[in-house]
Amino acid sequence: MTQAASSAVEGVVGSSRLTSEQHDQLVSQYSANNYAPLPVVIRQGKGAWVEDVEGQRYLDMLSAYSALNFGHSHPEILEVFLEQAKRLTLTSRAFQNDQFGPFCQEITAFCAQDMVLPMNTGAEAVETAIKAARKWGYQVKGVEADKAEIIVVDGNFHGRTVTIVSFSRDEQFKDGFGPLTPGFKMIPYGDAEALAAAITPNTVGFLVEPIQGEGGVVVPPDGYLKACLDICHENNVLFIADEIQTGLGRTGKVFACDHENVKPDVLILGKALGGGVMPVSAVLSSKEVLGVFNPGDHGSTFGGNPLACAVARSALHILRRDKLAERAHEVGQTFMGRLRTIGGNKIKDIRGKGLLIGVEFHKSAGVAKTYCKQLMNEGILCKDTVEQVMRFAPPLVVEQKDLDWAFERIEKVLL
Ligand code: PXG
Repeated sequence: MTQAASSAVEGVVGSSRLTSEQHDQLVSQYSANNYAPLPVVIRQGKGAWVEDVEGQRYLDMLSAYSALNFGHSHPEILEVFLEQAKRLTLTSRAFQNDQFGPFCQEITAFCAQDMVLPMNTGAEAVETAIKAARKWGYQVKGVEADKAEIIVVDGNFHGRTVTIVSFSRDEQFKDGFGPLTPGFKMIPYGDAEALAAAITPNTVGFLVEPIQGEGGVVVPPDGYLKACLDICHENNVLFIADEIQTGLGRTGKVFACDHENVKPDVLILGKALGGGVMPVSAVLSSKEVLGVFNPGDHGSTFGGNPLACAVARSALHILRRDKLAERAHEVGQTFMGRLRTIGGNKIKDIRGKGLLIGVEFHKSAGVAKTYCKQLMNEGILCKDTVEQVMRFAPPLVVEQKDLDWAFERIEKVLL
């Protein structure tokens, strides 16, 4: 590299000389105000730990909402990423690339599904699943044109596109963004009988998170997923699992549906599939369902790009080889058990599976965000979901000694 080029690189990724306050000022002035982050400006990360621009270290107990299941800068994923980046990053799907075929083969085998359709973000994959279910409904099930219905559940979170917010219960998600997309029917979460009652001859799919993440780490009753799968199959309705947040080891199984031995008809993945370095999402299903797409029906410039495929292949390989789901189960069980020993009168409920853990506070204890700020001051980063619920979801590679360290601080703040 020439000296000019290397100093240009240094100018972008070199050590920042701005303070947290200065960064905050830039963001306030130039960024749309669509987030309310905790006041910490992170400049580097390794494993489960990050460091801010002042050099203060924190344990990351959010993991970018489960996108960082492998931790920050996983050495092998990073090596694959850098090596592939040097060879080829993007072709578009106008041409084939030498990562795409192997990616399709490996991810379909991993998920025990026939076919995959790759996208980038979670919301795009959810949109893809909705399109697939509708077209399957018209072409295979024989639903009358434009009459397809998809059943969703109360408290869902599937992303932020206009169609997806159209079936959210949260009024803020919809307010000001109409006209909204029709064709969705909402039922309570955790109630399989409500599903049976809601199905009509026009129902093509049932879209559900096996554990609701943004809804407040809500675990449905045992047997719910299996009962819903059976109801779907009795009625020729697709069971569509959004495992964007719960999938790839987070809940102590490779997929949260595995807790009930449920194989969804349509599986949606995102977040951790990108190994913490790329946005990579995917929809997996049978030939009967994904076979409805013809050239031109659907696509994405970046979907299936060679860099994303290489990273995802490496992420899946590491998840299996290092038994990260089993690890999440073991470490998560111990950690949740310890959280349950915290006395005092602030905590109303502790729930979750594996390393997806929600702590719900009594109304009298105030909102969860207050405690997130206090934990930040103790060197622990986490975030509230709904007002009264805080989530602990560290990378699956987190060390036991780090969780022990965190527990001492959490107990102090939450007692
Ligand atoms: N499904 C589930 C279950 C999710 O948790 C999405 C879909 C959408 O994924 P994308 O990649 O489009 O964000 C999610 C995302 C946020 C935010 O910043 C998103 C999520 C969790 C917390 C915050 O909008 N989950």
